[in-house]
Amino acid sequence: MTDFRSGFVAIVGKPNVGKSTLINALLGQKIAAVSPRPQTTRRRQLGILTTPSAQLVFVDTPGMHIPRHKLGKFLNQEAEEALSGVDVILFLVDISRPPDEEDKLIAGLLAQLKHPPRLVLGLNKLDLLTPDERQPRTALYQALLPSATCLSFSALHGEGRSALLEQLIEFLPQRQPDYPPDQLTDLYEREIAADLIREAALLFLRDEVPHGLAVRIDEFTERGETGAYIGATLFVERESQKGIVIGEGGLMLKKIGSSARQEIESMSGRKVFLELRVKVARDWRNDENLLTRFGFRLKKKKK
Ligand SMILES: Nc1nc2c(ncn2[C@@H]2O[C@H](COP(=O)(O)OP(=O)(O)OP(=O)(O)O)[C@@H](O)[C@H]2O)c(=O)[nH]1
Ligand SMILES: [Mg+2]
Repeated sequence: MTDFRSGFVAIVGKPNVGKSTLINALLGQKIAAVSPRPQTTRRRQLGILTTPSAQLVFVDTPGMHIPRHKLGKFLNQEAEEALSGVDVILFLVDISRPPDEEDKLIAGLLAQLKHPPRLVLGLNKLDLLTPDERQPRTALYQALLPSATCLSFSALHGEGRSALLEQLIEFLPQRQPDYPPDQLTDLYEREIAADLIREAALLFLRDEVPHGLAVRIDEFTERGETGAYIGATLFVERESQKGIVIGEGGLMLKKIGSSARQEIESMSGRKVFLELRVKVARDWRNDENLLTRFGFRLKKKKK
């Protein structure tokens, strides 16, 4: 096992570029919530992939963006902290759109790192471009970070994914694995369950609610043969949003619950009984006490 490679790969990039999709795809199992809405990921999460010759510990981060709320500030802190001490940084972008200010900002931040690890520029969503569009768009992104090794692929459909994996492994140091080979993530099942409930809500709800939504698991009990009981509360910011989440005759909440239950069951491989409630926590995204209660730890900046 002397040439076994092992190390940490931080995946950074704007919201919605496909960071969590890529990790789920490489692991071959869903451990992270994914949705068409930006800011789906709200905390750092490890995705651990062990092959016969390597262990890659992916660090999924909340998308980096310009903060508007205290929650936004937390998300950026999480992303920046994820960069310290990793072996490879995979800067993920959405190649179906031209680079914008946020991509440039992140590229600038990466170019300034004092002890840079290996840098890979990952051009994702290749499936959305015609063959003619690929080369000129690639050049625009490469110009943002010329020092990086550039690869394009489709996290969702698979094209180019194995070449990416090979390149990442090549950049890892020769080292014994940090985690047992069967461990897939560092989050507890109840934390993933909370994320999957929020993912289901993001899928079904209209624009005015999603970012004002937080999920707290109130109870998670094993019930032997019958599976697990999960009780959770969905917090919204305003009374008017509560009605939207519950829906007419409770229909919306039922839809969210049934979709989330299926995802949690397939993640955990057993039956789940899921009970959801909705409560108002006024303006929680700007309330440090409430942010802490929902599991976001805001840290003071060092510097
Ligand atoms: N067509 C296409 N869509 C993709 C691809 N990868 C991801 N997506 C879609 O992009 C959307 C966002 O994916 P996520 O994985 O949640 O993105 P993220 O970067 O983790 O987003 P945040 O957690 O908000 O920072 C989802 O609707 C995915 O299905 C791809 O290769 N091709
Ligand atoms: Mg994500």
